[in-house]
Amino acid sequence: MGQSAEAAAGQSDPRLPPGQRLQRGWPVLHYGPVPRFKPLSWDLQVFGATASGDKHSWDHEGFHRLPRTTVRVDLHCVTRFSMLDAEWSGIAAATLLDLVPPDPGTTHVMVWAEYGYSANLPLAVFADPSTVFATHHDGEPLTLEHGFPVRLVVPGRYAWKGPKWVRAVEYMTADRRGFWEERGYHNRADPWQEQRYSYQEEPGDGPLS
Ligand SMILES: Nc1nc2c(c(=O)[nH]1)N[C@H]1C(S)=C(S)[C@@H](COP(=O)(O)O)O[C@H]1N2
Ligand SMILES: [Mo]
Repeated sequence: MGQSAEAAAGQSDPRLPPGQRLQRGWPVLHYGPVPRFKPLSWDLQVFGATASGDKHSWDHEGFHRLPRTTVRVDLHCVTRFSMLDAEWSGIAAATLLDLVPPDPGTTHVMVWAEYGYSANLPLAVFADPSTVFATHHDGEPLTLEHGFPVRLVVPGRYAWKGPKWVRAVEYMTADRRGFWEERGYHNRADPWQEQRYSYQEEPGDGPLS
């Protein structure tokens, strides 16, 4: 198939949100450098509005012993490339919610990564059974560039909502903007509604301040 035929086929794929095109291969895209992995000091924390009031953390081994799941979730980058049918395996966000229950007042979460990268999500999106802290992609461990040891994969949101190199989850009792949401990107980020930029936000889409 020629390149334009491919593009045309891609555009008609019902799994492609508006304004997206299929990507061959898997590009590496992020802000800043790739962090080094330090197994001895690595942990993944849950803090903020936990039901117990305490924070919880797992070391690398402990996190990898948690029950696992496999999902198929498409990746849609706001720069317009999409990767369809990727298989991710890891630990469901719902499993973290079971193990470290949030306070009943929790409405949103902030997922934190190395170097202070962050992305906010409504609790309901985080709790979706397909939202996964992925350690593997198509059966292979993630490479460092793609987020080793753990990245978040979120169904139905642009890919910036899925931090690579995750280190913490903060339970929040109000919405707050993450890294890109503070820098002009849409707070909800639903690719099917092409919610790319914050100027498109309507009342109720984002935090007031
Ligand atoms: N920590 C971190 N995670 C990140 C980003 C980033 O800059 N830092 N960029 C996001 C964006 S915009 C995209 S499109 C995907 C890209 O993932 P990939 O490099 O595995 O294709 O990572 C997301 N996760
Ligand atoms: Mo992106």
